[in-house]
Formats: sequence, C-alpha cells, structure tokens
Amino acid sequence: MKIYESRTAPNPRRVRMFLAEKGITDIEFIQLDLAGGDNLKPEYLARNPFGKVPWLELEDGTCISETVAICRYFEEMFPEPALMGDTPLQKAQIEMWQRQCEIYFMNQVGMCFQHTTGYFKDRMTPVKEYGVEAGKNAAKFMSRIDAHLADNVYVAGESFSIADVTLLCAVDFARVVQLRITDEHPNLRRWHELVSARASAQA
Ligand SMILES: N[C@@H](CCC(=O)N[C@@H](CS)C(=O)NCC(=O)O)C(=O)O
Repeated sequence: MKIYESRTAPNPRRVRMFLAEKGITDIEFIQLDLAGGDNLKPEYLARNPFGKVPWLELEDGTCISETVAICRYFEEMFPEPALMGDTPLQKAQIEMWQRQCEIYFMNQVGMCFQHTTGYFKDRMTPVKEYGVEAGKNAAKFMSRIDAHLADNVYVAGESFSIADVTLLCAVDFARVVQLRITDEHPNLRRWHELVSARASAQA
C-alpha cells in the first residue's frame, strides 16, 4: 500500500497519526510538493481527480482519497484499538465531534490560510475578507471546544478517538494563521498537552 502525501500538510498528518495509534507500519509514503503543484500532475489526477492529499493506493491500484475515508478503511481492516467507536452510540458521538472539529475548525483554518496568504494563488482566487472571516469562525470554535473540554477528558468523551486526531492536527496547523491556544483556553490547553504527549503525535 502507498500513501501519497506531504509531510508538512495537516490532513496527511491526521492519517499518519491514526496509523501510528493502530501500529500500522507496512505502508510506503510518497512525498508530493504541493506548492510546486505535484498533486495536480495529470498522471496523479487520473487516479485522484480532486487532486488533494492524502490519498491511499491499494495493491490492486484502487485509490481512496479523503482523510476520514482512508481512516475508515484502516479502522475496518484493523479494528483494534477502535478509534471510531465500538457501540452505535459511541460511533455516532465520535462522528459528530469529528465532523464538528473538521467543518467548523479545521476547514475554517484552511480557508483562513489559503485566502489570507495566497499560498495556492496559482490554482484559486484568494479573497482576503473571506479568509479573515474564516479565521474569526475558527477562533470562536476554540472557545466553544474549550468549554466542552471542561467536562470531557477527550473530544468525544472518556476515550481518545479520531476526533482528537482531527483537532490536534488542526490546532497545530492553526499557528500558521497566528491562531494559538491562550490563557482564555485552559481546558483546550490541558487537552492539547495530554494528546501531544502521545507517541502518535510525532508521526
Ligand atoms: N477533505 C480532504 C481535504 C484534503 C486537503 O485539502 N489537502 C490539502 C493538504 S492538507 C491539499 O491537498 N492541498 C493541495 C491543493 O489544494 O492543491 C481530506 O479530508 O483529506
């Protein structure tokens, strides 16, 4: 199996961390230069039409893109430790938090980055005001999740899950747009120290 990715990008880090939690090592990682547009080369678009990393290529050539879809594949193939829930209720709660962290925080951080820095201006039209607004949305989320973490050890409750993976990778990436954990986020800080101490956070 191969994973096409970029070492510094936040979505590939989510997959690497997920795999590290499961102890899956038998994978070849292929690095693409995103700024240089490697991911948009015709030979890659033929296999991964949306051109985003990460994507997984199986031995038979089947390609799976989307971080959570890749994680779902590995969760089904290697169920232990469960990172997407065991019971129907846990599965629903983890998916709920995972999506909230992704949609209302990670994607907002991404839009803030792309639209305020113009990093991908060769392939999109940056709209600065949109980026600034996205940054404000991301900042609001940090306060909301801080309040939630006052009563929860991990994002989805008592157990570490894919929701923590998404939030950690997004919080760490948010530094590129000067969004940082401050004294106004004591619970988020406690959670960040806890999750960053896991070996998988180095993946
Ligand atoms: N929804 C996708 C998002 C993937 C994504 O946006 N990847 C970024 C890197 S973190 C990328 O490939 N950017 C290159 C580009 O947009 O050309 C996922 O969850 O995997």
